Amino acid sequence: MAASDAFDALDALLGAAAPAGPAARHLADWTLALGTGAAAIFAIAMAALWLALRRAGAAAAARARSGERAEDAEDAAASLSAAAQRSARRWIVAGGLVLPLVVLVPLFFASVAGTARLQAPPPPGALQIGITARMWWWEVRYADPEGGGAIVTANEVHIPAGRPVRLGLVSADVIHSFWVAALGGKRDAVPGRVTHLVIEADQPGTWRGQCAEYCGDQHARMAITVVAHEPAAFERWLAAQRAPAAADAAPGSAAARGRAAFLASGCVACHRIGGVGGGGTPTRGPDLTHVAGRRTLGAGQRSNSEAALREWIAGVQHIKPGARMPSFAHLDAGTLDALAAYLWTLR
Ligand code: HEC
Ligand SMILES: [Cu+2]
Repeated sequence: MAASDAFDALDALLGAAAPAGPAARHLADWTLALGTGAAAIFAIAMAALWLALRRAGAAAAARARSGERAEDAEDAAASLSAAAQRSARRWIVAGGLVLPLVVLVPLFFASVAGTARLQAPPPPGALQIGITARMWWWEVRYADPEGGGAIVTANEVHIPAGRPVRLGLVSADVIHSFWVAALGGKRDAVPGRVTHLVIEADQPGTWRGQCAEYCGDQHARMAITVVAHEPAAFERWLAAQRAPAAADAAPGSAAARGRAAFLASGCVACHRIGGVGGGGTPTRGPDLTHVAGRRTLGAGQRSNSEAALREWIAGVQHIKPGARMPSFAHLDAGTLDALAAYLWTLR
């Protein structure tokens, strides 16, 4: 992992301390309250221990001075006055029973209520987004507001700011975990079962997240980005995503050659480009209909550019060893250039 990747990942985790929406704020408040409370209780317990040790030391010194010596701890306890024994019992009941009950019982109910609130289904009409975690990328699906089909993209979740968004998470292979710390909690994506998570951003912005459940070799390279837009800009983004690929390349241009190479090189076995090629909807690889509009490639591995697309196609196994796409290093330079030029037209 390059240093910048490590910093990006760290940045993503630190999002937990810089909440950017109500769900994340709720969690951050709790973290602070629990951390402070635990620190206070720890400090009190240590102070009590210190006092007890000091008193025991003083008592032993007094006994030594008066020439009397206790044979063992039991003798020492037996030699306590009745008043001292009552006091000891009070300390044990207060510190060992009453204090934990007073602290833990309210926490239990608060935690049950808070969890219920975080899990509650959002109001009817709330935006729902389906996310399928795969080794090692994320498929992101929106219901098409017109037509009832699905709008599919990858590794980037676009949401409207100021509105709770309910994610339905599932995995196509092993257990993954969706975590964008600045915007909400963490939820496992499990095969064969849909789990839910509500995220929300107060303001437009971009946040990075990370798969948070070890899922194989490239687990660390399974980043996710959330982009929050002003509501109108979000609607524009969604409308652009439902359009088929912008593919009217002039005959003979690099893009046209790239499109032919895309169809001829086996890419369509795993990738869909809306309006191009076989018509099926392969899901083994990310939907590429608007791939040039994404910020990154390979779940956060490269900033997106024409050069990065070329590098990816020729050397994916170098960038992300074990990824479920072969490197196409055997293609000649002209074909690679053309493929990248074509994909770069797919905004
Ligand atoms: C065997 C299936 C398979 C084939 C064949 C395949 N890919 Fe992929 N491709 C994938 C998978 C899986 C990923 C996601 C890898 C990851 O990020 O872990 C991917 C990712 C990509 C991405 C990055 C997309 C993104 O949003 O991050 C591009 C671009 C891409 N492939 C282009 C191509 C091209 C061009 C071809 C043909 C020359 C091709 N692929 C052939 C499976 C395939
Ligand atoms: Cu994962």
